[in-house]
Amino acid sequence: MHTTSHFINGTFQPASNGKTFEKRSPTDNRPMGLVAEGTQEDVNAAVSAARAALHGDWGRMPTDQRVALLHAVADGITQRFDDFVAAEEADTGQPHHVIAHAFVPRGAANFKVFADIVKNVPTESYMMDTPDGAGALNYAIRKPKGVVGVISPWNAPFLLMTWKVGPALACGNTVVVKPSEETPNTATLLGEVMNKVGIPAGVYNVVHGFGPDAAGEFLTTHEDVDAITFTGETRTGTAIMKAAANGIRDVSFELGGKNAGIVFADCDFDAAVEGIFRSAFMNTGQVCLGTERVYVQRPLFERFVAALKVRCETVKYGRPSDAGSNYGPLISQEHKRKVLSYYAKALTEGATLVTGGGVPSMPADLSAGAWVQPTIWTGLPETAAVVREEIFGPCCHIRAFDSEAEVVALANANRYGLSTTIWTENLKCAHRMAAAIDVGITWVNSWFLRDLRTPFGGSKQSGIGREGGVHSLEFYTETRNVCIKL
Ligand code: NAD
Ligand code: 6OD
Repeated sequence: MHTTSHFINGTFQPASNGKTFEKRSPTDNRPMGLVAEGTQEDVNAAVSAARAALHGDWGRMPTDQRVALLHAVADGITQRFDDFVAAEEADTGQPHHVIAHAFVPRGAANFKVFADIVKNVPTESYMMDTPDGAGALNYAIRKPKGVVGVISPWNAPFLLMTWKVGPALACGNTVVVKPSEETPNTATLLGEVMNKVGIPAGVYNVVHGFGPDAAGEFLTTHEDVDAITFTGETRTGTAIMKAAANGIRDVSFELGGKNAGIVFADCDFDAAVEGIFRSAFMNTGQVCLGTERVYVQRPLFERFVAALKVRCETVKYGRPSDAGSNYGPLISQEHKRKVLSYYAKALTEGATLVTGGGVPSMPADLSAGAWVQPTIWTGLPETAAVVREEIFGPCCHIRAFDSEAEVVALANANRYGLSTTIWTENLKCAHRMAAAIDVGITWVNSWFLRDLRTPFGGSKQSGIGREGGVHSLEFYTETRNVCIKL
């Protein structure tokens, strides 16, 4: 059986004690392979390698050369495109078009875009007056933070891991990555590209394993890690923040969401139905930016619910390789149990089930997979757990609203504040809504349309800090001021 190795100091290695854990396929639950299970010694070795690389060729490398190497990484990903797509499909079970058109190309872009930003973005400078009239010049320089710990989730594993590794390396840091235990393969595959294009050993390291009391925690508590960048659940963010407090390490957190999709009566109806469908059900609803609360202006409510129902009932379940399949399984049996527990809870809370609510009937070879139906409810109060809590599955609750003020209050009445999507032809209304809703990212007449130069992150309990464009530079570098008396 295939074993996925760590990648430490440029070499593919088993765990120090030889221990592995099993990875199963989301589509049919068959064992796919074994994965090295990281120990404290593995994390120590990876952090030491990362520290040494900072003092070696990588640390001394001129920016131009670093930028060229990161372009080569992006090209290397593109040259191994089919391998990355296959690894991501096997790990997640998601449809080929999502992985091949959205997730893997973003992996390459994450290296290219941040390399270009680092090369082109200036730092600030100020001339100041001094009592002797000669003045002084202040200018800022950026230095890498050092060894960055990267902890990433399973829902878009390659996109989300490289979204952090790309800018971290572009800024001259070295990284130790702890990918999700559910999706180990693209992180290790990236090690092959790193070696091929000549990234020095120790710059990019991967240690696999679990979170609490395991590789994840060994990394976040390691005293020689200078900063931690994390994407995952808010609850995990709380644990990591406590770990980072020891040693006063900087954190960047991209956390959970319970995002509102808002549909005004004047919207382009078909575009809104398709947009909300994508935002609620793409990647089987496992997108932090996805919509789980939909608010539709009353005149459109019945028509909208009916159209979204039809759209859900036309999904084609199947393996990523099955022609025409456009809907995959959840990531794991454990996540399926969680999502189905919310499906049951919705009914006990008094929901009207519009569609779905259970497990689809699948052919025998797929029946053991983590399949659940896309699900829509109406009729719940905002206090229902299903309306308040992040489910991270293919489901949404739809409620009617009358006024702008009412829907702003509804959208904001949640502890999360990651994103929202607004559908209206009235741009004045869209501007007012965007300013009033407490989220990090607002999309108008679109969803998940990404320009990597823009600030990305969550408000309230959806995160700390912003990444993207120069905001990534803010996190991945220390800005120092130099003051020269003239
Ligand atoms: P998770 O928090 O369970 O795990 C994420 C990573 O953290 C994994 O690698 C895991 O092993 C590790 N981990 C868990 N406990 C840890 C600990 N105590 N110390 C160190 N590491 C630990 O999240 P998940 O289930 O993999 O991903 C789904 C969650 O991620 C959802 O809540 C989703 O909203 C969120 N998410 C947010 C964004 C965003 O940009 N805001 C993007 C994607 C996913
Ligand atoms: O597009 C991105 O940069 C990003 N971080 C997307 C997050 C998707 C969450 O599931």
